[in-house]
Amino acid sequence: MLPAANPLTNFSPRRIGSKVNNETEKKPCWHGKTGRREEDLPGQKSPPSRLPVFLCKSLGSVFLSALLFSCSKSPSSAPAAQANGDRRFPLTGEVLSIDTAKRTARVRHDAVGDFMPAMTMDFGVSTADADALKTGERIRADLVAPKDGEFRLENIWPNDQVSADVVAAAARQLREDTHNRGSGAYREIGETVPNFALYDQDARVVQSSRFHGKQIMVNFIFTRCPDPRMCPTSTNKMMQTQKLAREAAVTNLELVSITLDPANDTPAVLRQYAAVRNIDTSNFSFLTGPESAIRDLLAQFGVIAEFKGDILTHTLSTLLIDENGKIIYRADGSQWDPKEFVGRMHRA
Ligand SMILES: [Cu+2]
Repeated sequence: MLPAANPLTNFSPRRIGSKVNNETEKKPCWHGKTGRREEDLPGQKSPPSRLPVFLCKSLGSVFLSALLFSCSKSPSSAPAAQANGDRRFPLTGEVLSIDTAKRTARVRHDAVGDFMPAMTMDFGVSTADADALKTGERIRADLVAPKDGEFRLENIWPNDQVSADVVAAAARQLREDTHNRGSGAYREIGETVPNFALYDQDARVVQSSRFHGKQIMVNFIFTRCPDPRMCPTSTNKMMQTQKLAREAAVTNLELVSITLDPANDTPAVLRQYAAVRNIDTSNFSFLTGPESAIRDLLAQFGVIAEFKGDILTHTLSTLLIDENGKIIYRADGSQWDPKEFVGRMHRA
């Protein structure tokens, strides 16, 4: 039986000192790896171990070197922050107001362990968070208390109870499903996609049931990907596909990019990623959520994202799913053609 792991317990595993700010795009792909990663996956073949099967099925090993990509740059200065004496505490509370110019948020927060009683105070936040936070919103975050300097909030997630319950329940179901499928977790063309519930770039819960009756194009990216040939190219092609599909009178298309890096890619970070690219999010969502749910989706969609130390290596896959939730086409690697996908879409 599956241990009753709470998927939310490893939901905010950012490395101490890592930051979300305007410069995230330029940063190397430093990933705050969580030590819980392996223990969250009892009995599951993790995506990396699926590599041989996946490649035989879909690719052929000749493409391996072209497909796998390592962020080979050295880690950022993230760990130094810990040495600087920054302390970090989990915080929950309600946003009372936001000052976008000053990049602060006034939060009525619950008691923070022994560190601070419940009170209302202002915290520094990233530009992305200042733009995304909403008055009245319940949040959870990391309270970062530097030795000297302002307290700030990082890694901010929505914390509305109803939404959190939906996301957690779906993550548990996905965990169980992936576990039960074992080495057959990978879903082939012709199979239906699993159910999921994640947060979109506006911190709204998106359940897979929302897509029933829609054609969906899905890929996986992460916002800190430093290689322009990889995630940034993928995103550009998704945008091209969105435009071409519209021109071709495909009326029921939804595009979905799921993060490979939920430890960094909060809803606000994804929102900023879409905003700086002027992405029309009316039918293009960027999704994130509990790390276990992301990993299970990666396993089921046959995408590899492996952390070797602090280096993220990942593959690229783009899938087309029909109105009945069936995978009808997939392209592996970065060489796919938006026209090819649009050609396979059903017209109104
Ligand atoms: Cu990438």
